[in-house]
Amino acid sequence: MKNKVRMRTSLSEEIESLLNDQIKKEAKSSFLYLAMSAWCERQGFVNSARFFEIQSDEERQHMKRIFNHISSVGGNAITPEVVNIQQEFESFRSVFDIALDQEIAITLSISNIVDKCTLAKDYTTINFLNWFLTEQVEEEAIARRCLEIFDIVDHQGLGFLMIDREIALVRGKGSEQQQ
Ligand code: OFO
Repeated sequence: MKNKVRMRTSLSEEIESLLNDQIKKEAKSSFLYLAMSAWCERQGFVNSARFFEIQSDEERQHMKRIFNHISSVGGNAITPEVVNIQQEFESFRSVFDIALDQEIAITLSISNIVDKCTLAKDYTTINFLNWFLTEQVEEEAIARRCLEIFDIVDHQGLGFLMIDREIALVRGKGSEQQQ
């Protein structure tokens, strides 16, 4: 039975397990960004709320991408259990600080899997993960740009509104930096 027994596959159990851990991390990112979106909405930062909602959807897509890959190479993809998502944040800026830390942690996590794949000579999985490494360069750049906006704009009443307006433009600029 395909859903009970691991199929005969070139995917080692070690790499399968790392990929399943990554599914969980992407799911956690997705829920964290959704919580950030809700927090920003509550504070009246509607552009940032939308920014994190889109980010949350993207992380869910990443989770599914890995999930589908494991299944398509004959492994067992595991639906993750995600708990302890931070719901409250100290300040507007701290939300973006945490987002950048999250992106850096994800980059390091994927790099670690690539390291393990290199040792295992699993070039198929490396090829699959290259898309994620490219994606992380863009996502870190976007998160860093958001923090730069906080550094540039005065952090008070109207300043916060300007920051929120600028956040709406960052995604386009992050993509331009990649071209
Ligand atoms: Fe999954 O892309 Fe960033 O974290």
